[in-house]
Amino acid sequence: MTADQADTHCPYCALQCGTRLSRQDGAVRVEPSDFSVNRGGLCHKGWTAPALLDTPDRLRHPLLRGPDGRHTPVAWDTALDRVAERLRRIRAEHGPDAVAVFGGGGLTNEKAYLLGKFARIALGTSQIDYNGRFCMSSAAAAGNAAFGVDRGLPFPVTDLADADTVLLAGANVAETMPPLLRHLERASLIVIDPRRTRTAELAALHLQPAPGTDLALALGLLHVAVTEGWCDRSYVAARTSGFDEAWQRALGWWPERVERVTGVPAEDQRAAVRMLTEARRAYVLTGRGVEQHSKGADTAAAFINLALALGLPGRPGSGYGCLTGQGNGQGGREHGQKADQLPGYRSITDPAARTHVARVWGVDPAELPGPGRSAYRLLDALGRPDGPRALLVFGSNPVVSVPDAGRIGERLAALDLLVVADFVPSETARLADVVLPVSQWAEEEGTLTSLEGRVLRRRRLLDPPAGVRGDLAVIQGLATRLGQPAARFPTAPHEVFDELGRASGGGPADYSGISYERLDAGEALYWPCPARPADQAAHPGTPRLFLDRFAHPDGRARFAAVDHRDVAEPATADYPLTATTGRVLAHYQSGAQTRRVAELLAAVPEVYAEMHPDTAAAAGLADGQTAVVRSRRGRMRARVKVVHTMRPDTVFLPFHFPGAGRANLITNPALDPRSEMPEFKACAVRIGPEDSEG
Ligand SMILES: Nc1nc2c(c(=O)[nH]1)N[C@H]1C(S)=C(S)[C@@H](COP(=O)(O)OP(=O)(O)OC[C@H]3O[C@@H](n4cnc5c(=O)[nH]c(N)nc54)[C@H](O)[C@@H]3O)O[C@H]1N2
Ligand SMILES: Nc1nc2c(c(=O)[nH]1)N[C@H]1C(S)=C(S)[C@@H](COP(=O)(O)OP(=O)(O)OC[C@H]3O[C@@H](n4cnc5c(=O)[nH]c(N)nc54)[C@H](O)[C@@H]3O)O[C@H]1N2
Ligand code: SF4
Ligand SMILES: [Mo]
Repeated sequence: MTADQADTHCPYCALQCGTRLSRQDGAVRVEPSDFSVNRGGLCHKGWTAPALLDTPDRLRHPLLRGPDGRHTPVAWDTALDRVAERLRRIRAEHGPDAVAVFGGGGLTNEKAYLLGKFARIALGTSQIDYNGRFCMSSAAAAGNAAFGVDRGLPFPVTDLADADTVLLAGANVAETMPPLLRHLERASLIVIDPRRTRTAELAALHLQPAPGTDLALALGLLHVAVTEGWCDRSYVAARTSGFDEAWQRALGWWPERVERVTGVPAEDQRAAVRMLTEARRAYVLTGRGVEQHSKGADTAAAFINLALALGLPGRPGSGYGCLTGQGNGQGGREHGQKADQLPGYRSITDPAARTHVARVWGVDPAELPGPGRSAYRLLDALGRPDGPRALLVFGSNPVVSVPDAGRIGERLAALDLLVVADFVPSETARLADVVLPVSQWAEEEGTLTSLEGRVLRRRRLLDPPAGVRGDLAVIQGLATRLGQPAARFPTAPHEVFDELGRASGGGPADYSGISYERLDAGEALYWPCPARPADQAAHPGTPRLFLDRFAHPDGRARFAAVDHRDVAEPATADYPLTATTGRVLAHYQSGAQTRRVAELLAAVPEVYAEMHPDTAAAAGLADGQTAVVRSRRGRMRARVKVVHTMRPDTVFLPFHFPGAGRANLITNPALDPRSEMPEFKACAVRIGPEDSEG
């Protein structure tokens, strides 16, 4: 069944701008809907999203790789039978952990939930993780430790509109979430970014540290707050613990020392803290720039320490938040596709959580596997003697997006079986033994949880093309072939959601009081939203967390005793520059989707390397020329873009491009010990013209 019109949300980022889709003369039209978050705005990607629905190379049939290495179309039964038979054989020979699953933060809650359940009970494997490990994991680790729960923004996005000062640490929202700027018009912005980004240009104060030095900077800001007497002592006493230990570490980071390490003038550090202190309403927000480091969790914690010292979290009109990235980056990390988690943001090692979820699933808790490997470790183990021999990918394009992509490409090639479910032939799908074509956003129903923790409905306008199935149906088709009852893997999204609600009930991310009916009636529901007995009014959801207490048993937030350390790979004589990576407005992630939208490809057709004119000149490079960027792991090619505001020690590469233009051919997979986040944002490189030596 299809409709003439559907109120839904953009298929891309976590802002989840509200859109109204309609059909006009056979074409799908998109316009912003009346939705609080985007207030009539969309970015270039949102406006052009319908083009993806009928992209010329859309996958329309399952594909099987033949002995000649080529993909040929086959019937669904043939494809699913083949996958199930190979999985059974691999499992029989090597055990259940020889089969691995890799998910994505773009999957709906229903898909993420069913994928986790499928891995744990149909495959019986512990080996499941997802691309959110590369995205949110550092801030999640820090948020859980500080507040006892991890919800990216513990307040509605619209609260930002009343702020006097907002500190954006490593977030380029003017390119990554443009409509968010509508809520930042009133605020004075402080932006921390090694580049003078479009966001930095809007700022009252731009701090431009060397990549990977934010932890020192955050400690310095705390130092200023305390020594200038701007610390909110009564808040710290009443609502937090651990200040003394955290302060012991910050004590040694006086502004002049921080200036030497970061390059941020001491005066600017003081000005930043003064702006936050003098504001009546202030927010500290972090993005991937400070989080995607081998010390990303400690860095996020250091910014939380600053916010706590200033008394912001849980104060109405103020707070700390992390800007979640993918469409369902928030919900995707709550419902069980993460190696260490069960639905409801429960821990897979917690006996009570295992008992609860096993009961909902109708299995013995002892059957549930334990925690598996985190994303990079999982991908790096593929095809090795003790690692998985088969991998199923739903909603990610690791060939482009994982660090040290050359190495991971070899691991993917070493597998006995690679299965990819996607709607376009992504770089990863092209390597697959079996490709399963799935439906897209405007062709399906479901829910996503946006960066503010609000559960939103994705609604269907169109039927998927003939030959294409939904992810839920694909999961069911595999589960039944592996001997599971079909009823255990429902394909109707609302049925899956109701089960997800029960599985999450009583957990930190409790969805049990949320239903499609309530969402469709227009209620704005933020988790936690527990179910209540029928004779009581329904729970209204929780737009604002922490107003009375934090989620730790004693109700207090915890300072973290963290100290600065250097990047995993500092610049040397051989590799004298630091490369950092990130995003541009026109492209999304691995680019699998946006490189297929003609308008977006025209806006930014190829990869480039931003560098200071002196940096280019010293390497014998001119604007527009092709540079080779080399690190200890590999090399990539990019067109030189001379940018006068760049730090001379830094090169910036967008990571949205394939082949020899992949920024991830050079990135460093050094992992954060707490979150297992790789160091996407800093590695040592040298640059030169195309024909230069090795
Ligand atoms: N256009 C577009 N929008 C997107 C996405 C996309 O791919 N394209 N992806 C979505 C997703 S999944 C995510 S996670 C978000 C990410 O959103 P952001 O976090 O805003 O994105 P990035 O560009 O990765 O990083 C932000 C900034 O960090 C800076 N940076 C690099 N190294 C450092 C450092 O060491 N310290 C500091 N302080 N800053 C540093 C970069 O220069 C960059 O400007 O965007 C979401 N929105
Ligand atoms: N160098 C560097 N690398 C990075 C980053 C960085 O800043 N620098 N950022 C990291 C971050 S934050 C992220 S989030 C990752 C993202 O990197 P990826 O995980 O590669 O993300 P996408 O490009 O969104 O890949 C999603 C794929 O799934 C498909 N897809 C979309 N929706 C669905 C669905 O519902 N079902 C199925 N089956 N498929 C679907 C899309 O067509 C696409 O091929 O990249 C990380 N990699
Ligand atoms: S900001 Fe994000 S959700 Fe909004 S239109 Fe752009 S990509 Fe879509
Ligand atoms: Mo992300």
